[in-house]
Formats: sequence, C-alpha cells, structure tokens
Amino acid sequence: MEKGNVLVIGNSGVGKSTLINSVLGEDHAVTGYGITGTTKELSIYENDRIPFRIIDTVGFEPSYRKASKAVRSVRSWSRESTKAGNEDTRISVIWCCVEGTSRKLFPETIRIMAKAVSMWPSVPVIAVITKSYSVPERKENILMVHEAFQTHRRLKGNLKRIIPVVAMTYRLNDEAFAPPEGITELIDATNSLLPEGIRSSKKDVFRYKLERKRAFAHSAVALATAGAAAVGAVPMPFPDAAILTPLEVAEINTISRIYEISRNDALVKFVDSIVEAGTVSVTARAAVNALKSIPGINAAATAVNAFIAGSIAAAIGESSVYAFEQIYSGDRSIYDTEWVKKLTEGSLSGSFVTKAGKAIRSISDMQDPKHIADMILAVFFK
Ligand SMILES: Nc1nc2c(ncn2[C@@H]2O[C@H](COP(=O)(O)OP(=O)(O)O)[C@@H](O)[C@H]2O)c(=O)[nH]1
Ligand SMILES: [Mg+2]
Repeated sequence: MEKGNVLVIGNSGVGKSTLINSVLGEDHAVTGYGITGTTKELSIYENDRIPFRIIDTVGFEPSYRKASKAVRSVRSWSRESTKAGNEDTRISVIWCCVEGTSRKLFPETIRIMAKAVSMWPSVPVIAVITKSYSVPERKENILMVHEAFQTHRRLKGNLKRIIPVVAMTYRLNDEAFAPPEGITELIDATNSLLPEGIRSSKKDVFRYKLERKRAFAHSAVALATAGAAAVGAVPMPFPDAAILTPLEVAEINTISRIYEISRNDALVKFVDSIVEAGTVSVTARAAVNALKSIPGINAAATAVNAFIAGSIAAAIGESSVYAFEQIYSGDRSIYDTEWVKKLTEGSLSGSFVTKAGKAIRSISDMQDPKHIADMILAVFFK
C-alpha cells in the first residue's frame, strides 16, 4: 500500500517519540523502509491502520548545524529508498514540534526549523504544541506560534494547522489528570493533507480515532483504579463512597475530555448521574454489602476495602467509556441521564458481584494497593 511520509522535527526532549507512540498505538513497527535498518539519525515507524509513515528525527538539537544534519539524513533516506525501487518516500507533511511549557523558545526554534526544512519548500506544515497540559495557556500558545511563523517568508504559507497536544496522560495531582488531547485531531489533519489517493476514508479514520480514544480512556481507568485502591486502603471511619467521590468525578471528567464532550451543564448532570449510580444508589450499596459479607473474608481488612474501592472505580470507568463513546459516535445524547444511570447500575450488579466476589477471596493477605489494582484490571478487563 502506498503511504505518505510525515517528517517530525523539533528539539530533543520536546516529546516527539511520545507523540509518535500516541498516534500509532502499541502495535506499531519500526521500519527501515527502503533501506536496511534505520539510521542513527532517523527512525521510521508505521502501523497498518493509517496511511502514513512517521519519521522521527533523532538528535535534532537546538542548533542549525544539527538540524541540517537530520534533514540531510532524511534526504539520503529518500534517495536510497528510490534506488531500492520504493518511490513513495516523498515527504508529504511536516510536524514541527514546539514545547508548550517553554514558549519563550517559540520564535528561536521555529527559525531553526524553518531553515532546516527549507529543502521542502511546498510541503504542508502542522505546528504541534507538545506537552500542552495547561488548558488556559493553549489559546495564547497558538497565537505565539502563529506569530513566530509569520516572520518566516518561506514557511508561513505552508503552515496549515496549529494543534496543541497532550500525548500521554500527565498527572497534575491525585485527583487531576491532563488526559491525551489533540492526538486524533492531528491524525485527522494529517490525513486530510495527504495527496488524494493515499488518504483514508472518513469512516476508516473515524474508526481508528475511536480505537485510539478507547486506549487512552482505558489507561485513564487504570490510573483511577489504582488511585481508588490507594484511597480505599486507608482505614476510614466514614462511608467509602463520600471520600471516593472526587476521584470518581475526576475519572469520569477525564474520560469525557478524551471523547471531546463539551464542558457544560448537561455534562455536569451526566457525570453526577454516573457518580450517584456508582456510589450511593441502592444497587451500588447492595454491591458493596454483598462483597463485604462474603463468608470467610475479613470485611475490615484494608486490602478488602482497597479491592472494593478499586473495583467500583474500574466499573464506573468502564461504563463511562462506553457511555461517552456512544455520545461521541452520535448514538446517544448527553441529556439521557436515565439511560446512563441504568448503565452504571448494571455494571455493578450481577456479574460484577460474581467476578469481584471470586477475586476478593484470594487477596486477604495482599496489602499493596498497586498490586490490588493490577488484579482488579486483570479480573474485569482481560
Ligand atoms: N506525561 C507526559 N509526558 C510527556 C509528554 N510528552 C513528552 N513527555 C515526556 O517528556 C520527555 C521527553 O519526551 P520524548 O518523547 O522522549 O522527546 P523527544 O526527545 O522529542 O523524542 C519524556 O520523559 C516523556 O515522557 C506528554 O504528552 N505527557
Ligand atoms: Mg525521541
């Protein structure tokens, strides 16, 4: 299959490799496409789901000399591949990466990149603002990048998009995460800049985006499960549900951001419905009681409480992933709070109690919350 080639440039440490991982997912391959093995300066990656290879330039330091060296490697890769009979090694899109947390450097790094990539004068450029953890700073960063590009006669016309991204969940604190964002937008934008004939159909891209989002959402659920197990392991004089609620709200909000759900009153109500159904509803209380009264377990043991707290966070998380995926796909509405209540309660009844009940018997002497969280994820999601 003919593919486009995306060249990724930017200083080392800005997050190029993390970005590529996030776009391609876990089962991507390193390829030495057209030449034997990858060179010291270049790593070329692809998977069989998206219509472009991604070329990571290793050692693109903040100096013109080193940047040029990386660019020369790309050119010799193109030449050698062509000699080997592979014609499709033209650069189709360039991702210029600048780091959102060090915006003082925008004009300077863009100047170096502009010089380096002047060998591809008409190739479309997407500026990627990596590590865009701070939502309020994004607008300002986009403006600054835009202005920095405007000072480059040769490059400014090629800049097609500016996309702030978070490639991997960033932990702000125990109850606040910056989830992956902008990744599927980048995939979409890149696809649409590829030459006609290589491009994937909208439907295929949508399916791929859904899968990436699901992977991001699962990692958010895993984080929250571990967090809940840690909270649950602390002996508490008052009901578990109350102390876990902020964590669960954060978990569900994180998932809603991954699915690009607008932040408004409707979302707040929707999230409240999930939290309520998953913590204080009759079903949720019954599930906790059922687990605590399993014969032979010590309901006061910290490991048991960690297990219960983690399991509930996992179950709530999974039903949230499903719910937000339905909304993202247009199959359900954010106003359908009755539906999501039933969905969440359903995830805590029947098979939940059976599965959790089986697992809970084997944990009584295992105290480490991280261990318990891994076990929960294995029980419910494998
Ligand atoms: N949490 C988080 N860490 C990131 C992100 N992007 C980059 N990093 C971290 O920043 C460091 C440098 O990233 P890397 O991808 O190796 O940069 P490269 O040199 O440009 O390839 C690594 O420790 C990454 O884990 C991100 O979106 N989220
Ligand atoms: Mg790297």
